[in-house]
Amino acid sequence: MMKEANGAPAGESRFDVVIVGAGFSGLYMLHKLRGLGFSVRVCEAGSDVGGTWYWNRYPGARCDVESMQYSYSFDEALQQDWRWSERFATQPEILRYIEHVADRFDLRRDISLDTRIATAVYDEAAAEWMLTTQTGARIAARFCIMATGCLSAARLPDFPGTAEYRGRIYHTGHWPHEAVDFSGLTVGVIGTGSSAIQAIPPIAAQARQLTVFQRTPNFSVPARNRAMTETYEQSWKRDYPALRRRAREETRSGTIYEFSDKGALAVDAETRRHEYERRWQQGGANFMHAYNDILLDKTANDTAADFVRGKIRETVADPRTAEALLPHDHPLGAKRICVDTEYYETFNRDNVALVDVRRAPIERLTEIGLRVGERDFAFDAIVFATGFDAMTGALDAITISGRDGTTLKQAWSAGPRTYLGLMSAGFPNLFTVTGPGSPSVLSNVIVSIEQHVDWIAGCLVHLRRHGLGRIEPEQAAQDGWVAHVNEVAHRTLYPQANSWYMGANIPGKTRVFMPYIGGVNVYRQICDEVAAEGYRGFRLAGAPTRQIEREQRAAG
Ligand code: N01
Repeated sequence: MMKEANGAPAGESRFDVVIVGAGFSGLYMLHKLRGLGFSVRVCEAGSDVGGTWYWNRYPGARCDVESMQYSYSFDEALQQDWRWSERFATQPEILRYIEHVADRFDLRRDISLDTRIATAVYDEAAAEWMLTTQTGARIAARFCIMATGCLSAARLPDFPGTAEYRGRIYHTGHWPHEAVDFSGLTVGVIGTGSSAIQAIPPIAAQARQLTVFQRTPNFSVPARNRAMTETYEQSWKRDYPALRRRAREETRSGTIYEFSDKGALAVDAETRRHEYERRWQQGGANFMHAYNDILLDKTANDTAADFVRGKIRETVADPRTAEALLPHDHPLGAKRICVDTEYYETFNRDNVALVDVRRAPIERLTEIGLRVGERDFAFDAIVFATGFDAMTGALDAITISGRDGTTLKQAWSAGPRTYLGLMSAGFPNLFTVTGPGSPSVLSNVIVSIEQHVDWIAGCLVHLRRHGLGRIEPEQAAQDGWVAHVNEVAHRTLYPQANSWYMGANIPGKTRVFMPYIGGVNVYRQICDEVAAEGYRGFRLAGAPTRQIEREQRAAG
């Protein structure tokens, strides 16, 4: 294959499989397929591996799933060797881990960095995908695997005046590589989602003045992060294979929490308060598992939501600020629960102010800052913590044309339509890792990534073994899955929130609950059964003559 100086492909090259993205998904997919003898190329837009952990370098960024669980399980030596330093790892530490994996398994030689894919077109006659990079290089492959991530298309609201603003603009999802120093500066942060809630305390500790613009208050629980202890680390490492299996096969979230088999209303108010307090003191998203109906029953949910609102009132000294921070418009957890370190406490600092932009929205950027209602705010820097075009944004950014020339964006205009979140009718041989319609963002995503990678690899081996060159979901199977995904979502409280799970944060995006809420355990079983039954619901076909001839020529 021809290569440009930076390792990006030039001219035209051909592989069995092309993978788009070198985050957790793309790296493991490459490792797995290469081990099975497939020729593979990974194209990555960033200048290094890491995906979401490469881009999201904002201050305070860390994972809200415990380090001992937010890591690969596919290699026993890797999981025994790697030492996490904290209960919840920081972004730099997770990135070091990903880089270590890339080096340890010698993955870099098959990855083209700085290579953004612009188009992917399916050639029906050749039964292959032709991908074109932004610089015009072409990569052909029989299979195309989108490992583009669920939260990778950062979203900057389209405020007028952005070009006029003379200060510095940052987006949490596209943070600069060099350290950003806010010392002595006046800073505005837009948004109060997970990214903002993590970034606000460290920015407040540095800036002269910080103003937070909040449209919707969010629920957040304390992380109670701490240094990893040898005892805790060993409690996992001693029994890693069994614990990982349990997370994969016996939990809905792919994470081992302290699950309850009781409903919140099955116990009296004092018992409940005690249990919420115990979990609040322990820290982390374990709080959500205090009772098994918190995300199913609004009355049960209210008991937990009232507890958190009580904590906010207790923590925030100024009653008006406390009141403004109380979430009332969605059930607890129906938007992803945030996990913080001193978020509410930060509003007790003299240099921090909260501005509610629900009734008087941010109108525009000006030369000096922001205009909100009648007021002008001056800032040296504005941080957009405004989230992502989740689940479909990164795919929409590539023009993906299927069998009859229809683009994926067109096919998904009324919401994403997939079979098992893995493939879409009309787009043969195109896979999505943790695509919409799979548990993905509702789970410990590493568990979901490993499951998808293993399933896709098993599928490609099956096709190869049977001399088949093409796989595509049947329309009826896909319709059935989409209906099922929707139906199970509506048995829960999730659709009651205007969340990014619903596409509600993107103006004009169809509101559909995108991830599969049935649980990673149930979902895994369904995927395994589908494969065991000869890929039920998929149409499998032989490779076209043109491709077989070409492969025979290549084989000499
Ligand atoms: O994005 P978000 P995020 N005017 O969409 C506000 C994962 N994650 O990057 O709610 C004013 O949640 C918007 O307001 P509203 C995690 O899954 C994980 O924070 O639309 N405000 C909201 O407050 C998470 O859920 C980790 O009313 C505007 C904020 O911007 C997901 O990524 C860390 C606005 C966006 O919040 C996304 O989180 C970080 C406007 N015009 C992220 N437009 C961990 O693992 C938007 N907003 C810990």
